[in-house]
Amino acid sequence: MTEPRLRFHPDKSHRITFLTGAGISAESGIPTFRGEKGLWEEFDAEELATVEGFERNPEKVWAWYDLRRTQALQCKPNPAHETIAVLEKSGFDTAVITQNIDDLHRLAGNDRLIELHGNIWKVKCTRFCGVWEDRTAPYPHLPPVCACGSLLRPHVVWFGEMLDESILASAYMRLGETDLCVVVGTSGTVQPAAGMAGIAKASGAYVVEVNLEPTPISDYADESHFGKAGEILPKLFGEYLEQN
Ligand code: BJW
Repeated sequence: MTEPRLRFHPDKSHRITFLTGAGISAESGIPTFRGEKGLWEEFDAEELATVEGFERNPEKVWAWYDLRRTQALQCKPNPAHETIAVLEKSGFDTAVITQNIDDLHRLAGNDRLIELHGNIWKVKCTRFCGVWEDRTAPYPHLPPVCACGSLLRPHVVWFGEMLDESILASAYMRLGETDLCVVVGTSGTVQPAAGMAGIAKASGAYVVEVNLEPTPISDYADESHFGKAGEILPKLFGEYLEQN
């Protein structure tokens, strides 16, 4: 089998944008949503990832997020996250637009990060007192309650909810000016994220996909590399990384 190689040769004048999904964290031990052993095989998205499900049974939704917070505490960035972080540290103009809430890009060291679907460590008041970070897991009593007396909820985006407007605006601005768009580990099924590689392509970016298998993005990607992100990304970008 031939080694994966990039046909686009980035230099430091290029803007590189990584669009990442659950597959980039699979090798860190975080389950994906779809496919074999995906979360939606075992858990009901209607019950656990919608406002209506939360309103019906906040204890159940919180128990699921608490379990995932506890699991996430054990997980570390893998070579795919690390490659992207070292590229940023090496002086490349990179940005990461992620659908993941697991915080692993930040832990790897990426500063230029756009989190489309929120962050598992952030909670917000259901009456909009505010959003804050909370790295404790699990909560002693579920569901946790805000100082104002209302329920707290995870600061994540559920089905049927709008994404934060300013976050979306930053993502679209970056996509419109990017030269190289690398799409890693997303099934490309959930909007609006699923359309973002297409927006970059329409704005002139060269699109590279890394996934275990073909997705709708493969139809228009300039190159697709099929295999594990933790193995492929270090090979694609290894020659550009400066060792500190
Ligand atoms: C590897 C690998 C390895 C594995 N290496 N690769 C009809 C009714 C109602 C709504 C809609 C509708 N039609 C469309 C909508 C809108 C909806 C949507 O898109 N639904 C589709 C499913 C049809 N979108 C929304 O509701 C969004 N809001 C919105 O659009 O607002 C406007 C609107 C409102 C109402 C109606 C219409 C419009 C919000 C979406 C929020 C998504 N939230 C979740 C949960 C976040 C919180 C949490 O984590 O708990 O986000 S769902 C879940 O899916 C999560 C993910 O971020 C997201 C995407 O998943 P991702 O990352 O692609 O993962 P997978 O598992 O799908 O794929 C993994 C991939 O990795 C696979 O391809 C593997 O092959 C690969 N892989 N291991 C490389 N080692």
